Amino acid sequence: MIVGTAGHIDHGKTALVKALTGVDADRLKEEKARGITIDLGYAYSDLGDGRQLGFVDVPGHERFVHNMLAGATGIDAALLVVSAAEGIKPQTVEHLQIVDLLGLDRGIVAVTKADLASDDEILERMAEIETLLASTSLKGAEIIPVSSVTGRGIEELKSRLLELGESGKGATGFARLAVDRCFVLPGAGVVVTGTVHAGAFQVDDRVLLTPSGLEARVRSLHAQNRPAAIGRAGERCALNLTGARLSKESVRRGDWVIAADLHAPTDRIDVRLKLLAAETQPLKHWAPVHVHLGSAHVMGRVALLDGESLAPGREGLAQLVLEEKVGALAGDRVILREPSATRTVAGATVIDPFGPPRNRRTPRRLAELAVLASPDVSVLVKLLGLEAGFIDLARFGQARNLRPAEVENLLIEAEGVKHAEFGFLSATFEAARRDVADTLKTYHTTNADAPGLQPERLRLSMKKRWPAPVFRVLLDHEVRAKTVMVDGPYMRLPSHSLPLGTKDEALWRKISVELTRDRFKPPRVRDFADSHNVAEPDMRKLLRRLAKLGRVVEVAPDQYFLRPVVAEMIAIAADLARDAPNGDFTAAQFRDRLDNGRKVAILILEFFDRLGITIRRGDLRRVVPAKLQQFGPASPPAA
Ligand SMILES: Nc1nc2c(ncn2[C@@H]2O[C@H](COP(=O)(O)OP(=O)(O)O)[C@@H](O)[C@H]2O)c(=O)[nH]1
Ligand SMILES: [Mg+2]
Repeated sequence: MIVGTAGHIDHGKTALVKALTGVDADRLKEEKARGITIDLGYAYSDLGDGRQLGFVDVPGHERFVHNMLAGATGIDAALLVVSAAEGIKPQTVEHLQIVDLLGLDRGIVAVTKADLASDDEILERMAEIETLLASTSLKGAEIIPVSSVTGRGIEELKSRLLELGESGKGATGFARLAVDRCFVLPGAGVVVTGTVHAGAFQVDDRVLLTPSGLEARVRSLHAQNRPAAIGRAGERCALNLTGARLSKESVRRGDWVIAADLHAPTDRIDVRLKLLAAETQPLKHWAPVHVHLGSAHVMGRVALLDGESLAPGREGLAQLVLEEKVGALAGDRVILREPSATRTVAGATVIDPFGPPRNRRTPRRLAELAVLASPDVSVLVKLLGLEAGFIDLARFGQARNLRPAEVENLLIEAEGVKHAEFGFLSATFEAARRDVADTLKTYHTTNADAPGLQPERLRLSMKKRWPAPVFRVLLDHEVRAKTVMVDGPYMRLPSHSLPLGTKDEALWRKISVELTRDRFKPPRVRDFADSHNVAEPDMRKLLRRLAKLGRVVEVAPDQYFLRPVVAEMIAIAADLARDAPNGDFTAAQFRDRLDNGRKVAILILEFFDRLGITIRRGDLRRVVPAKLQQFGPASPPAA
């Protein structure tokens, strides 16, 4: 288990860690010379029975609170240190506030330097401390007098700390470690250290660094200062990383080492924020702040979401708009300090690590945040019941460090359904299906002659307006279920009588077979007229109507191709261009791929030239990427 020290400078934190572990955690030359802790120190003690206590020793000077914060992230328990000689001092209070804001409710108070005070004085200190703790997460914590000089209370403190046990937080989920140090070890390479917040790391794991996105592999690892095969949540780990672009300079304190699934750097974080009661001024909208999250420390602004200011002691919703991207998950604690960094002003809990850049304070968004902030497992049910009607399952899982299978189980519990990457309440999805059918029905009634609606028109005509990617999933579902038919670019109900009439429909069925048979060199209008015994002008009229319906395309006069075949031929041209060294291809290459003779191949290419799909220079052609989709995807739609 990992214990983090806290308390005012000179109150004996480092001496106490040494008394408990035998290790002097002050490791910098300057720290030794000045006798103060500046950066984080680490000490471990093996208890001989397999158990181990790990300490993160933090500086108590107000100027180094940012370092204290980097060390306080992810620890199991706090060891608050108060000198019996001096009693409560400013950083005793600030560190305790931070412990409280981080939600650390496991801890012990050591009244140090007990050898310098009388028993009465010590009792008085203990009473003062008890009062101070009463309004914090450490309420009721044990208070133990100790002396690092005489050894008084040290053994008792050790056993009390062990009794607290590990917090067991973050045992599931993808791996995530908050980097507090990075250095190069000769012969090994880049080593990062930090506390594992969730999941586990193993040798050979592929990991990413957030926010940089650099890839790395775990070559070896230490957990709690010992070589290990695995490092678990709640342990301090040193990871020896290798990666093509990895260097000491490319990793910083504040980065996360994470499983690739969790990589989603963000600079807009929606939080529930509490301004400390001790503040004298309200917090104003857009106030600049230091933001501490995990071991990261970045500048940012507070965008208040409900009101223009927040009074001391009050809670409210806010979006933290950061100057740099960080890694964050729902439930992460955030500490805000004021711009000159002499004071902690507020604490916050992440509600949504992916805050929207716009419409962040609309009633709709606030309703969503209220749901996201609710702590229980019913979040998913409530979310699905909101106006939006769907959730992006991957994003939901990523924000909460849930594996896809866990998200799917929650969805099942919530009586929801999964379609592609989205989740819906089944009632919502059924309503959307009816909406599609009703919208098409209404359209067919008033536009009996028209073949149907193009997808985007259909989307915009529905009672409920779905975002395009969600609508796509809905429509695909309907097409697969054959409740919606695809007719060229048009969507129609199966019951919609076709505008051609039975005789022409029958003729079309035969023609379409012939158009398919020799699809790159199909018969022409006169051929169809002859083979079906229809007057040539009548056959020409029919094919024009079929072109209007989007079933065929007139590539050259009287020369019609099936629409999906045109898309296929465009894909072939694009394919040729991709394989060619300069992106140019010749008519002969195109003809060889289609095997349809020079004359027809050229007619097709000239058709592409006219539509700007290809550009011709002499014998060569290149494709225009933006124009490749105008006849739909290369393969026929799911229908
Ligand atoms: N008499 C006495 N002095 C102590 C005790 N613990 C620490 N000190 C002294 O107090 C000073 C500050 O201790 P240190 O551990 O560096 O405090 P920190 O700033 O909280 O880490 C040092 O000179 C220590 O020798 C103690 O239990 N008794
Ligand atoms: Mg110290």
